[in-house]
Amino acid sequence: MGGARARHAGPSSAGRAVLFGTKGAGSAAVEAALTLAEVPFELVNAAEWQPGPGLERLRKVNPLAQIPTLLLDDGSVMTESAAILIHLGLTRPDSDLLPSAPASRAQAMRGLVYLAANCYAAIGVIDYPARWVKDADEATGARIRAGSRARLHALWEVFADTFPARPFLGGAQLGALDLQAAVVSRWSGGRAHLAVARPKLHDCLIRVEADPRIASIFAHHWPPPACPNVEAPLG
Ligand SMILES: N[C@@H](CCC(=O)N[C@@H](CS)C(=O)NCC(=O)O)C(=O)O
Repeated sequence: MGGARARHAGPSSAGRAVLFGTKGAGSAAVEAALTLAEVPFELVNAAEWQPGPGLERLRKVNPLAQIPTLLLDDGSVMTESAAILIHLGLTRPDSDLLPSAPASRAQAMRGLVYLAANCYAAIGVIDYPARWVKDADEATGARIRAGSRARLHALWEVFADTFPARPFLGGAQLGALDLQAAVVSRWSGGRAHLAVARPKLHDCLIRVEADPRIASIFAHHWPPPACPNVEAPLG
C-alpha cells in the first residue's frame, strides 16, 4: 500500500488519481482514505499559501485553490472532503471507509457532512477572517477568530455526543468519519479541547492515528514533539 503513494506527480500521472495537498492540511484524510482503499495515487504538493507550480496547477482544476482536491483516474475533478470520502467509500466498499449497513452508513455520511459544514467551515473563518468582514481591522479580526474558535469547540462537543465511538465513529471498523475527525480536530485547538471536554472521542482519534496502515501518514503530517534534550548521566 505504501508503494501506492508518491509525493510528486510527474508528467506520467494520466490514468492515476492525483491528490493535491500539503503537510498538515485536510488532504491528509484523503491520503489516508486512498491508502486504506488501496487506490494508487500521486501527490502534488500544493496549497493556497504556497506559491509555486503546484498552486498554479491546482488553480486550473479548482478555482477556490482549496485542498483536498482529487483528480480521479478518468481525469474528473473532485473537491469537498466529505464528497471525496463518500465517493471513495461507495466505490470501494471493501475498504470499510463507509459502513455497509444502510442505517450506519447514513449516520457516517451525516457525520462527514457535519464536519465539513460546521467544523471545517469554522476553521475557514478562523484562518481567513478578512474574507468575511469588509475592511476588518486587526482587533475585529481577532474577535472573529476568538468567537469562531469558541463556536468550533462547541461544535466538537455536539459532534462527540452525536457520533459516539463504538469503538470507531462508524461502528466496528475504522472508516472515513474517523479519518476526517482525526484530521479536522488537529486544528484551532480542537484536539486539546476534546482531551478535556470529550476524552472518549479524543482516545478514539489517538487509536485511529495509530492504526498501522496509516500511522506513517499521520506521523508525517503531525510529527510527535521532539524529545527534550536531556543529557543521560554517564554510567
Ligand atoms: N470545503 C472544503 C474546505 C477545504 C479547505 O478549506 N481547505 C483548506 C486547507 S486545509 C484550504 O485549502 N484553504 C485555502 C483557502 O480557502 O483559500 C472541504 O471540505 O474540503
